[in-house]
Amino acid sequence: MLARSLPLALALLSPTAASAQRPPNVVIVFTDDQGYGDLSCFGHPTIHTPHLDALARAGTKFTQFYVASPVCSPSRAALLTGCYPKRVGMHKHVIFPQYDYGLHTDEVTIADMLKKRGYATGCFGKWHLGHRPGLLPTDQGFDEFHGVPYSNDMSRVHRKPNAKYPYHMPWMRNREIVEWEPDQRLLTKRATEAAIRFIDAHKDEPFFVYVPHSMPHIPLYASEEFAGTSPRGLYGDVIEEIDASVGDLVATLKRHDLVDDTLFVFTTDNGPWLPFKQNGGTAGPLRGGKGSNWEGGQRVPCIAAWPGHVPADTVCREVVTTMDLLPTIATLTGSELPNRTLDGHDAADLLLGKPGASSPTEQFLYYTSKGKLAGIRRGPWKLVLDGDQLYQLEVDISEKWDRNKVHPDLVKDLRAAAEAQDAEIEAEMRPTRKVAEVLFDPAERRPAPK
Ligand SMILES: [Ca+2]
Repeated sequence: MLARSLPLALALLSPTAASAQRPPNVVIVFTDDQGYGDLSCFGHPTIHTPHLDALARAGTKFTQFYVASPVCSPSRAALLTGCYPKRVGMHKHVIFPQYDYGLHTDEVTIADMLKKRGYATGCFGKWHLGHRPGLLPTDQGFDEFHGVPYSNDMSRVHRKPNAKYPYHMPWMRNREIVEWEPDQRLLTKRATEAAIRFIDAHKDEPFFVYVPHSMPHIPLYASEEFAGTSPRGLYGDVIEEIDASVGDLVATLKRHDLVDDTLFVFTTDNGPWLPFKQNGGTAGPLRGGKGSNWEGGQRVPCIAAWPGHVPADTVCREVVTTMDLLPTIATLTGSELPNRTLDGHDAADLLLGKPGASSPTEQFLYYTSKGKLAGIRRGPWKLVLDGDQLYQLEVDISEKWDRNKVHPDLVKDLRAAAEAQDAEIEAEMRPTRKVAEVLFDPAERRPAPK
């Protein structure tokens, strides 16, 4: 499936001309647990996100953009591989410090794909796809990694002293531990600065910069410059610092005259963590949040800009998912698609604003945080398998009115379609990679003995 030749324009060029024509840089900023409603351009009344709003004016805002899981690790696996988490075995919730597995290195990530196309590739922020030797970003196509291997709450510092959670979080540079328990007020700033240094160093070649920020995952921290500044409280401070980070990345591209040569994508890995009340975000009009399969758990804000290519100041209301990014980027960069079954689809026509372009996703499956099939969306309809609840999302964005009794045949049909596709994925499920050796001991706060 998805076999496709290089885009015509690139394919027609001679090898010399093709290499002379530089493909676009790709920047993906992927925040952690940010809600659908947590940007001013997505309707938040008090959080001020001028840089993201400017990005939306320079490009396209997606209002029906989905992640493939309501929690971190599976969602990240889907973004980077273009597959449902279950297809790559990463569907069973998030990776904890004591876990011995991660995304299999046989999988082809966006970084692998672009590296093969001659890109410099860097990951700056939170990884969370495995942290044993052979499972880190530098094993998955990234030339450079600066950041943390898992979530910022997987740390004894942020738990009660007697808590049964004896782990610590390191800040890493590639495979090396730079320090234990980095000052979390500086996580957003450090990831941004590392990304900027990388762009400065690689401005003369195509680059892929992936910035999966740790924030606004609980516990929230903002640097001194932002702490206490937003009327929305600490959560607002954190989002506004992320917004400034996007501004700094765009300014760096401008400084090198690369804005028009860069596809810039902003989105988040899952919905807001609602039980934390004012320290969690908001999904706006959507029901539910992180960990749930209501729209608030999996429909997230997304903005894409590439001046001169992605139409400016537009809104795309079609269904697009993080799994579509890999095949879409393959088209836009003239990269070879991985020789594996993918679940994402090429959404380049939508992204480029081609007249009449529509969602390439016929149906979208929802999985619980633990990887169990939970629902399906097809066109305007969503079936929640638990209780066979049927919602017409286009007219009922908040999933309030169950239409199950009005359309019993549709309920049956959607259930059968969801179960059939899930069975196909399960039959072809690929393994994760287990690694016995450790790089560091998160309980003892030290590298593994040499
Ligand atoms: Ca998350």
